[in-house]
Amino acid sequence: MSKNSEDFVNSIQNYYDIALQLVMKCGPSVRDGYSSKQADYEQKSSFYDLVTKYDKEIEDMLVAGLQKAFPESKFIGEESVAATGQLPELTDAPTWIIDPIDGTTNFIHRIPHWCISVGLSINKELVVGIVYNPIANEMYSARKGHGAYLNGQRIHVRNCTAMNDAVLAYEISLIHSIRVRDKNVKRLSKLGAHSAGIRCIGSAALTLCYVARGNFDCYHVEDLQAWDIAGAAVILREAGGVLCHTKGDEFQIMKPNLVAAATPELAKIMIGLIEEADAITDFTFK
Ligand code: 2AM
Ligand code: CA
Repeated sequence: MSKNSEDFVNSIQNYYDIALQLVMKCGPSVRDGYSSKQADYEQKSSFYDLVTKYDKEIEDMLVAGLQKAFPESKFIGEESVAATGQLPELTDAPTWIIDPIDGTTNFIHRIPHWCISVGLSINKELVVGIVYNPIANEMYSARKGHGAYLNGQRIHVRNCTAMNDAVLAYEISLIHSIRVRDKNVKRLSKLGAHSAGIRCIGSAALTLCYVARGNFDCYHVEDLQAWDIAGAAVILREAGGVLCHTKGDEFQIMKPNLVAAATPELAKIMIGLIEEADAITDFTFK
C-alpha cells in the first residue's frame, strides 16, 4: 500500500471510531426522552413532517463533537437544513450527513423503530456509515472496504434472487403527498403483488439495515433526502447488497431515489417491475 493510501485508510478509521463513540454517547438522553412520555413535537413543512426537541439536541451534539474532532468537516443535517431552508451542495470535503432521528413519527408514538443515522462522504463518495437504534440496542456500522457490522458481528444480505422469495420493504407514508401518490400506489401494487411479503417500518435507514442483515430482501423509495439514506447506504453495500438509482443508473446520494436489493438479480427484477408500473396510464387514485 502506498503511503498516501495508507494515510487515507487510517484517517477513515479515525473518522469512524470517533463518530461511533459520539453516536453511542447520544443514546442515554434520547432513550430517556423516548421512554418518559410521548415526546412533545412541532410540525415542520406539513402535518406529517414532525420534529421533537431531541432531533435538534442530537444533531447539535453530533455536529459539535465532530466539528471539534475534525475541524475540516462540513455538515448536511436534517434539522439545520430545516432551520435555514438551504440544502448545502455536496463537495469533495469530508461531509457528515446526519439524520438525528430517522423515524421521528415512530419516536413520538413510541414505536421502537427509529435510529440515529450518520454517513461520511469524502470526495463525494460515502465511506463511513453508522446507524444506531438505542431502544433495540442495535449499532450498525461500516467503513468502505471493511464489511458491515451489527454490534461488532459481521452482517450479510440474504442470497435472494427471486421476487416471489423476497420480503419487500416499501415506504407507504409517502402517499401523503398528492404529487407522488399515484406513482407510489402503482409501484407498491406491482412490486407487492410479486413479492413473498411486504413490510413498512417507518425509518428508511433502519429498513436498509434490515436488508443488510438479511431480514428484508429489497426496498424501493424515492423523494427522500440524503440524510435518510447516507449512513445505511454504506452499511448495505458493505453487507454485499446492491444500491442503485430506480432506473438502474448509479446511485446519487443527493437525490437518493433508489432500488436496494440483496442481489443484482433481484435489483434487475425490481427495476423492470417499476418500469411496468410507471407505464400504467389508466389509473388515478387522487
Ligand atoms: P424522518 O423520520 O427523518 O422524517 C418513513 O416515514 C421514512 O420516510 C423515514 O425515514 C422518514 O424520515 C422519511 N420521510 C422523509 N420525509 C417524509 C415525509 N414527508 N413523510 C413521511 N416520511 C418521510
Ligand atoms: Ca429525521
